[in-house]
Amino acid sequence: MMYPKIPLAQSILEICQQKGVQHIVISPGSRNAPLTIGFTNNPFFKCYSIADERCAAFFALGIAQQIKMPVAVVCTSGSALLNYYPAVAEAFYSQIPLIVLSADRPQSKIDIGDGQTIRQENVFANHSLFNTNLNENVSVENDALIQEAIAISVTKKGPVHINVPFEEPLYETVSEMTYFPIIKDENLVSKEFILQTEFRETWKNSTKKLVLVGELFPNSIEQKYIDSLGNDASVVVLTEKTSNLHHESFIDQIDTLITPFSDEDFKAFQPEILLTFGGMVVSKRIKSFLRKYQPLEHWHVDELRAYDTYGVLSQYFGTSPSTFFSHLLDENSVESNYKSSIETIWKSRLSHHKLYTNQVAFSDFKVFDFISKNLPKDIHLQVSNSSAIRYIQLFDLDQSIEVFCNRGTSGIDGSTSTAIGASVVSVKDTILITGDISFLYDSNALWSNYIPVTFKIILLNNGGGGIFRILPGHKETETFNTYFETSHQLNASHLAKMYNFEYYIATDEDSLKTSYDTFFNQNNKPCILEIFTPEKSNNRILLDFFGALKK
Ligand SMILES: Cc1ncc(C[n+]2csc(CCOP(=O)(O)OP(=O)(O)O)c2C)c(N)n1
Repeated sequence: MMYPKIPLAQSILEICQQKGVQHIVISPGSRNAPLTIGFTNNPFFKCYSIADERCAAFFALGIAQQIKMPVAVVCTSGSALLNYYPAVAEAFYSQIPLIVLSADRPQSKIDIGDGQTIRQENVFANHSLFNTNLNENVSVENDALIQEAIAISVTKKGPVHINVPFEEPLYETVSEMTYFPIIKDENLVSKEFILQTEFRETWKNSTKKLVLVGELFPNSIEQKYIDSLGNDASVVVLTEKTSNLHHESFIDQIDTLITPFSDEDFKAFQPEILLTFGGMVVSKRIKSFLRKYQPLEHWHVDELRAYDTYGVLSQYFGTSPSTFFSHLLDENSVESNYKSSIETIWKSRLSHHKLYTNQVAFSDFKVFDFISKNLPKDIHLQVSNSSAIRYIQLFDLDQSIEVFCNRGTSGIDGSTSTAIGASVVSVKDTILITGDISFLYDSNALWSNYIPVTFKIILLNNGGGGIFRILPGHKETETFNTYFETSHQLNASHLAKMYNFEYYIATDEDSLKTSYDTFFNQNNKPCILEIFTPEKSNNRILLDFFGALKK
């Protein structure tokens, strides 16, 4: 085998291998040559070459999101590293393990007028769980720092940064390792979780319990606990599509339920206990409801952290939801009409939803209705920010479809790259649903040799950032079109051609039906279905929908 001659590079490679960091996303450069040579010459590692570092890091994030193991990104010195930042922040807030390995010049060469050299040390300090700036010379301390970084990214689930100084010559190799790092076994002792009786009693006796679930990986919660919550008359469970949690009594269209609520309805719905688990919550409306009509208690369950999202966090339980439920739930539940009163409202909402949807004109709303009814089963769905993920929430999706979205920072800068990364390791076919600005923003994602032939993009082109028409503050002025909506006449046809994607178009209901079938029947090449919707009527159709729910 061939190894880089520099012992520090050997140390990093050996530790990554021993700790099972297998997927390595490399961007081109010279300073990182010792690592690139080492990773690519060892068959243990699965290496990917992605030129644009922003895309590379989101691609890595997509892989890590799915395998729930750290993925390493490797880049050269200089501004290359800074392009990782959006994905580092997303990984930080979405709790995704990511290891940044940045090659650097030795400290003595920084700020002396050398080329491609910036202050790399701790550049991600605000959004990483651990930063280390290794010493050029190998040492037990260096070995320990590399291992600590990897361990933290696994146990605390997030990004870490290892800055690695290399001095030239950078390309020399050896056929035997000359340095063997000292690798320590990790001693992961999981803490025993104890739930005090008072919480069990409070839970049991409370007649109005609201469970709100944010982003979750599919199959995170044992079915018996899902059933127990779903069958309890005193519990209402609100989920989001990104919760990937299903029960016939859970309501997964939060905005459809609560948008028409009057002050009186909100008061009736105001819970005694709010129990939350999972990651970020998409619905703005549920957040403002819970901030205004605060529960008496807010309990959050998560192994690692708790945000006080509603200003009333009273208890943080540092364990997994299933462990928590195993201590909390028992068979007897208190009498209550909390769930049944919401169920009555929910039934009415669903019938109004159907009436409105059946008669609505071609628009983003209509397209999402069509897509949600016609997506294949058992797929892996990635959705971009921002109105795409909001629209998807308004419709029923088959429960076999798993849904992911970069909600850590809600950025539009890496949805396509993340989806492609996820598609590389997902056993299911991956489909990305995206808006036009997000798609155009991250179009370098398509510059990749790893896109599976089954990968498909549904691109809703409404001529700009449609979300800004929905948000309050929209006025039909030139300023709005130019600076908020960033209105444009672009389409994806040339990008599709350049990147060897099949390309289909839809402009109305009929062409959507025809193109949609062809799009899904074609599995020899990745493809894009670009659906053009009327820029100016989308927002009114959405607002009318919420209005129609009240009637
Ligand atoms: C990196 C980044 N820049 C800016 C924003 C603010 N932003 C949120 S949504 C959006 C427009 C999205 O437009 P598009 O992808 O066309 O989706 P649509 O809202 O039309 O569905 C922008 C600019 C952001 N979220 N992330």
